[in-house]
Amino acid sequence: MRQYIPRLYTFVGAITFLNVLCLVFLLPKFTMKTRPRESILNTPSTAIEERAPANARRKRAALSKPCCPQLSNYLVGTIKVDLEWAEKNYWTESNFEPSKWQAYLGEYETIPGEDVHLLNSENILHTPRYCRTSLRVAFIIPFRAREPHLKKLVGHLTPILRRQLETYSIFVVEQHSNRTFNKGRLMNTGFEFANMIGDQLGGKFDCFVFHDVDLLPERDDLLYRCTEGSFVDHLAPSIDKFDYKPLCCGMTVGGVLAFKSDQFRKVNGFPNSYWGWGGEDDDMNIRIRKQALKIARPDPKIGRFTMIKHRRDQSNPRNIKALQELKKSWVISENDGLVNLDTEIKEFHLYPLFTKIFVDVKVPPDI
Ligand code: UDH
Ligand code: MN
Repeated sequence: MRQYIPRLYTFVGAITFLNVLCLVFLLPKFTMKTRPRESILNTPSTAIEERAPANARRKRAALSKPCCPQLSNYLVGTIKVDLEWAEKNYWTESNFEPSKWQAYLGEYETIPGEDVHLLNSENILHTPRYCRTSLRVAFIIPFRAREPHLKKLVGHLTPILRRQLETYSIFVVEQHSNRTFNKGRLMNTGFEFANMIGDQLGGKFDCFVFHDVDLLPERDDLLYRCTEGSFVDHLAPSIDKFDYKPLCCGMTVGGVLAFKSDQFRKVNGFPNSYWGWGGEDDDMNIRIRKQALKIARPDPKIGRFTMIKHRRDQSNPRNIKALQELKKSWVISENDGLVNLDTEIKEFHLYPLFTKIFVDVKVPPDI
């Protein structure tokens, strides 16, 4: 009998080991299986239920792709800025039939502002086709009545972002009213929205690029990414309009500016109190310095942009109070920005290459 005891111990040991294995591997599977069901049951929208299998399929497909290289092999450096080509390319990339080019207003899908849950990564998030990236970039474009510029920008940018192997969404934040333009409020609303929708699209955005609609990059090796650490990226130091003189003529952080989420929150976003043209980017410059963040800029030979020629827009008169506001900024910036933003999202319009968000920026004070 004694000679069997060690064998018995081995046998019991093996059984216990197998049990532990089962607990470790099978239990999470059971809990994982029940979790999505619970969350589906708790959500009011049937639409979520319908798209759940598709989402899961896409996620699985995405995970099976290899990681993209840190730096894409497809970059060519200088690229011609050809506005006519860019606009044509916009239509081609959007897959609109040439015969429908003029009637495109009917092509988009409209979703009411309260139906945020209907937005999903399929129509909003753009990903490289054959590899996956760990970083996600949200473009935020303040906008009103610049359709021709928007088509050119998106037509020019789309192939560049594809070559850069970016995972990105373009949010065009349009002021809903004809009243005085308020760029700060549009930028802040775009940020809050993109930050909130990230998870619903499969993962939070890591980098938020605030981009004027009329600036077209002249090189594809100017990467639309956020520098790590306490840097904010000012990506457009040299613009043709100013003969490419870096930071010419009083320019501070205007044009194209990129933040990580916590940084944008730290500076309390853009000021809400600037109505009309000018000042909000100088105010942002003060905010960045006040929070001891540093500004990174690309080599001016790389950070080159062409600005589409235009006049000052209607309902965007020079902000004559800007200087007055700027003097107060150092003291009051903590109270004016994301913390007291009271705008309202009215509607989403889905386009193949970008998402438009219509925003009520509320009524300007007596100006
Ligand atoms: N924007 C719009 N619609 C407007 C106003 C502004 O979309 O009605 C957005 C757009 O993204 C634009 C950005 O806000 O790129 C900045 O506005 P802007 O282009 O008017 O600013 P910029 O400094 O204009 O380029 C200077 C005034 C032009 C005077 C030209 C005289 N030669
Ligand atoms: Mn401009």
